[in-house]
Amino acid sequence: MTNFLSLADVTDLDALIQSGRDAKANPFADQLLGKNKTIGLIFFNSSLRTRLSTQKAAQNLGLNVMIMNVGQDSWGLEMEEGVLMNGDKAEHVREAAAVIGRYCDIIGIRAFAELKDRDSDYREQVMQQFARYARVPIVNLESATRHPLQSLADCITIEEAKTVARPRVVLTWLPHFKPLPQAVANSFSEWMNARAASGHVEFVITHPKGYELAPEFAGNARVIYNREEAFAGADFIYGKNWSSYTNYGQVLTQDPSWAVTMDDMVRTNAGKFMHCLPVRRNLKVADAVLDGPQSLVIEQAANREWSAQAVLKEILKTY
Ligand code: AN0
Ligand code: CP
Repeated sequence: MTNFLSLADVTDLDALIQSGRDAKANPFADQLLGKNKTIGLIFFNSSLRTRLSTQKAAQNLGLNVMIMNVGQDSWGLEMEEGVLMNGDKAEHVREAAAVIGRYCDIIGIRAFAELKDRDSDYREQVMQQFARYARVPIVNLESATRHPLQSLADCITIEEAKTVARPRVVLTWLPHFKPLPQAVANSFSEWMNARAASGHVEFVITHPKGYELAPEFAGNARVIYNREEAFAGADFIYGKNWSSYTNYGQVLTQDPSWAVTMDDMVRTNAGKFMHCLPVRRNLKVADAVLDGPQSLVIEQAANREWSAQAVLKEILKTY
């Protein structure tokens, strides 16, 4: 593996999931693999889990870690080519990525969707520009359209917690007053469609009309608009808010009946609840769901360390 930008960079998903589970069982088995190498973690947006879990995973592999918040710690970065740089961005990604690439053997980047211009977000300009100019492997720490380290942790969590061979996994939209990116839902859908194609899960998406994901991410997933029907018999309920893709970046409804409560969970097959976090309690999910035995959210976040470790190990072995 050279870059980890999306599922397309994974050649053997089963093996990658197993590698994460092996790292969890034996975190220091490869502690010399990254010796005398450095990873740079570059954040254009806030983070708790991604920042700490990727740092921890890197340290477990013996890597040195440097972290930078763009715009706060560094200069603002211009991404467009051929522009007159007379605005508030003091440095171009051409130099910035090339320079960071000289200090680092791997670069992780977080850059959320701006949710203003769909084409611009879905072009993945920040990831593409870093991949183009850094000349070292790039790891996606959540880009405009994807969050693959999260999806890998989600796959690990489902494998650990499943009680049937082919669980029914339901991605449900949750209400929120703020427009959030589609990245987590897109990625989860992309990875679950792959798991469904290999017979590992049955995958269903439920959301209000107008929240359809981009066709390349929804793929062949079954969309059931009736939430009660979607939840029936679910083994995993995966909650996430996202803003509209079709009415790009808009909040079309805040209907509180889409928040997950214990009444919803009892309609499932003793289903487990998953959310990537951060989550706003009682706006998106009831306290009782997050605090009950059906919640996997803490284990899911813990598994971010092992998903990052599996990916970094794969890159270090290749590179
Ligand atoms: C981000 C999102 O929805 O993409 C990060 C999730 C991991 N969430 C928020 O901005 C609240
Ligand atoms: N789930 C996740 O990526 O969390 P952070 O935004 O805190 O990194």
